[in-house]
Amino acid sequence: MTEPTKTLCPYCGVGCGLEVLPPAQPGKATNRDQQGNPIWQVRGDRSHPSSQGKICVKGGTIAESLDKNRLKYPMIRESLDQPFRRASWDEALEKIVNRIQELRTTQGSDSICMYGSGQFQTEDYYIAQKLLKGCLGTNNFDANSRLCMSSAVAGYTQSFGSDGPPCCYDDLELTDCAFLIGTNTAECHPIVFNRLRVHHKKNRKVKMIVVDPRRTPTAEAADLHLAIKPGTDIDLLNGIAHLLLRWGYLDTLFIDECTQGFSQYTEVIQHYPPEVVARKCGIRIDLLEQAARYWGESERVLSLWSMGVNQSSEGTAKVRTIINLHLMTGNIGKPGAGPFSLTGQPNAMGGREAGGLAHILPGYRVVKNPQHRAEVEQLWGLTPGSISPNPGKDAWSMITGLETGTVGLLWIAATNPAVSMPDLERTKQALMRSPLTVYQDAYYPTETSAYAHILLPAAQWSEKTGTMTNSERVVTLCPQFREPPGEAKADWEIFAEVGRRLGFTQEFNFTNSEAVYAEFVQLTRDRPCDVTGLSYQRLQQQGPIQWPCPLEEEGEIGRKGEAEETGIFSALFKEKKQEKVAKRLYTDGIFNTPDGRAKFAAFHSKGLAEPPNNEYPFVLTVGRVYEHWHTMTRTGRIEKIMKKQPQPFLEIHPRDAEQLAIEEGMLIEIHSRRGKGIFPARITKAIAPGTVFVPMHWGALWAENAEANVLTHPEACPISLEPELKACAVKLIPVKPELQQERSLFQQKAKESVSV
Ligand SMILES: Nc1nc2c(c(=O)[nH]1)N[C@H]1C(S)=C(S)[C@@H](COP(=O)(O)OP(=O)(O)OC[C@H]3O[C@@H](n4cnc5c(=O)[nH]c(N)nc54)[C@H](O)[C@@H]3O)O[C@H]1N2
Ligand SMILES: Nc1nc2c(c(=O)[nH]1)N[C@H]1C(S)=C(S)[C@@H](COP(=O)(O)OP(=O)(O)OC[C@H]3O[C@@H](n4cnc5c(=O)[nH]c(N)nc54)[C@H](O)[C@@H]3O)O[C@H]1N2
Ligand code: SF4
Ligand SMILES: [Mo]
Repeated sequence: MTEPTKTLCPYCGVGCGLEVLPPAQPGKATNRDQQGNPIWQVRGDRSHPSSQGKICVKGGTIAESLDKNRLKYPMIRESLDQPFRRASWDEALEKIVNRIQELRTTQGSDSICMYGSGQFQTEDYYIAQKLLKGCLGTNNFDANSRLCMSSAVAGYTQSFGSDGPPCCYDDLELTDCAFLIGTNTAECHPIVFNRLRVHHKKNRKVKMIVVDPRRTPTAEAADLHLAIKPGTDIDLLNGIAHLLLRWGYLDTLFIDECTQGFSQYTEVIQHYPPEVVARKCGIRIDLLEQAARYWGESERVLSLWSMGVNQSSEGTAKVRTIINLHLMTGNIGKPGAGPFSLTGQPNAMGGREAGGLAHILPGYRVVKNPQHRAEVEQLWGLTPGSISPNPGKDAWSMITGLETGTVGLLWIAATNPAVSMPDLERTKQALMRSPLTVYQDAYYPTETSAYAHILLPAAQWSEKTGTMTNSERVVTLCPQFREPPGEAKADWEIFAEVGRRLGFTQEFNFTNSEAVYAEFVQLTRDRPCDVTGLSYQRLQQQGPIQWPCPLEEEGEIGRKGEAEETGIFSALFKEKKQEKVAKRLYTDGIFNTPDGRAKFAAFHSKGLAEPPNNEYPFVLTVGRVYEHWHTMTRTGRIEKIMKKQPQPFLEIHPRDAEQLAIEEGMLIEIHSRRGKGIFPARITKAIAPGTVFVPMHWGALWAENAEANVLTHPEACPISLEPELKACAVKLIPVKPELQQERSLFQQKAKESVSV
């Protein structure tokens, strides 16, 4: 019997362990997809600490997508209206290198941009940082995490002095109260939800609160669902704080010893009495009070959040306002408690460690800090001053940079911006103007390939070896177990080859990804995300390991037993002893700020960037369904998944539907100030009146006129620069009866046009 390969699921940030077996098993028929390709067998890895053998439908079916519609060779065309022709790697890379050299001497390095992804492995991220930020001297590397986790990054950094989710999944089974806000955990982080749900069901005293304008499957499971109006989270959170203060549910010892800024904060929350908050949020006062009571009476409160919080023009303020509740009640650094952002993508966490956003550097360092720059320059063997002190272009600034002509080369890898960016018509117009776009992806076509001059075939998960870090800071080695198709190469190899061709032979002198990782870990020494104790060898031998994992404690580190953590929090922080290696961060009550204290943030609510009005009376929110992954490059090619979720839809409350004479299944035009789409109506009480929902998944290749982001706007949080992808103002117009039939044929045709 063949030994299974142990690896990590390449979809969501839960990071479930997988075991993969070859398609052919002795004595059994070989599994094949519709095209006859043999399918590898996938099952949960029981030894993986994060998932304990569980997986969801996406992980379970991943192998079926691996061979379909792959991009196998480099392709080139001179202009976007020409067809692609196959090219050699040599030709494609020379074109890129020549363009980079030309831009360095004409427009300068800051006209070179790379837009990457939380679906990179850490090695891919790291080499991209070294190439752009180190060798080329531009910080213009940003990732789709800008659309995803950047508000969480900014919130942690401002409140605690550094990034890093402080909790771990064991907290799901140790909490007295789970506070889920802006997260549809049941559909988007199913195995996290599964662990929480089992604990919740087993223990009647354990409470679950869900804050979401929609009654999602997550909300269905809750003791208390607060269906707030979109964009009123800060009102709600300040309102809960107001009641906690009024009722005296404070951890004054923690506030005095471990925090700063509490008094300014109390001044702000004074303005959030329950009557005002309940009205603004559109919820009942007694439900608000119930939420505050659950918070106050629980020993251990664990907050979980994702895009309903982060994707907001006040995203950082929302994150910090959640953290405030934890600080005022001392709910951090102890088992079962803490603010816990659920990471979206499989390795967005590794990206943060490797410095994969335009304002950061490897090892949780920031571009603006001269000492941080000097440290990285030294480790990279660069002359002082090589790294620019200016944060690079964030994702949206790359789009506006194309409009203004300041971007001379846009290199996109492992993301599909022609579906996922806000204000999509504007995004596409900007992409049309790009002097040179390189697009490095595993599949062809995707919506973005239509805007590329050069296509580079990427080896994906299973075809390259690398590491990924999940939401709870657990690092898993993902070994290669299949050959890449055609001439596809690992992302890091492509970046390194370009680096060498630019003359940085020494800097990119890596023979394999293990060597890349070994260099990367050196940049984390004595940083909050210290992983100097990790190596491929150790990850192979010991399996997944959580950080921090510094070198000196080799042998006894990694995931520690519960026994070491049972010390009561106050006893721990009295000693003020730095417990460096723990499952949780901040168990000693010392934060990464200069004075070691966590910072309260006093934020008033601002509401939505584009509130509804008479002309556009509905708030549109955009999110995910359980079965599909993002822009469907993989899940759109899996039969079982397409059967379950064949087409996009618009969720609307029966009251609103009645007013507009909308019936189930009827095609509805949705208009925003920027564009329109056509979706079949799904009438459901699961959505609040006044709000409508469409899924983000269907791009131009998969359905006709059902691109959610044609409607959204790019207004972003001024701190994290994360766009408000979760809300815009829209109006609804039912398609004329005589056109209903014609339109539905359209949608069917679009779906069929993508061969699987
Ligand atoms: N099945 C599946 N799972 C995934 C993914 C996928 O594509 N498919 N993608 C992964 C990625 S990258 C990410 S980022 C995560 C996203 O995971 P989630 O954030 O859980 O998913 P979303 O559906 O984007 O949005 C979550 C919820 O936010 C709510 N919401 C909207 N506006 C507001 C608001 O103003 N306040 C509050 N409190 N809530 C609001 C929406 O109603 C929605 O139910 O999922 C990951 N997991
Ligand atoms: N309105 C609205 N818009 C949103 C969101 C929302 O909630 N609402 N969510 C936002 C969020 S949180 C996210 S994370 C983004 C996601 O949006 P995208 O990043 O655009 O979506 P994906 O479909 O995951 O794109 C990943 C691409 O990488 C390719 N790929 C996979 N593996 C590899 C690899 O190893 N190497 C290379 N080079 N390519 C690979 C896949 O084929 C695919 O084309 O969407 C954002 N957009
Ligand atoms: S929960 Fe996330 S990581 Fe786990 S199997 Fe599903 S998609 Fe993969
Ligand atoms: Mo995401």
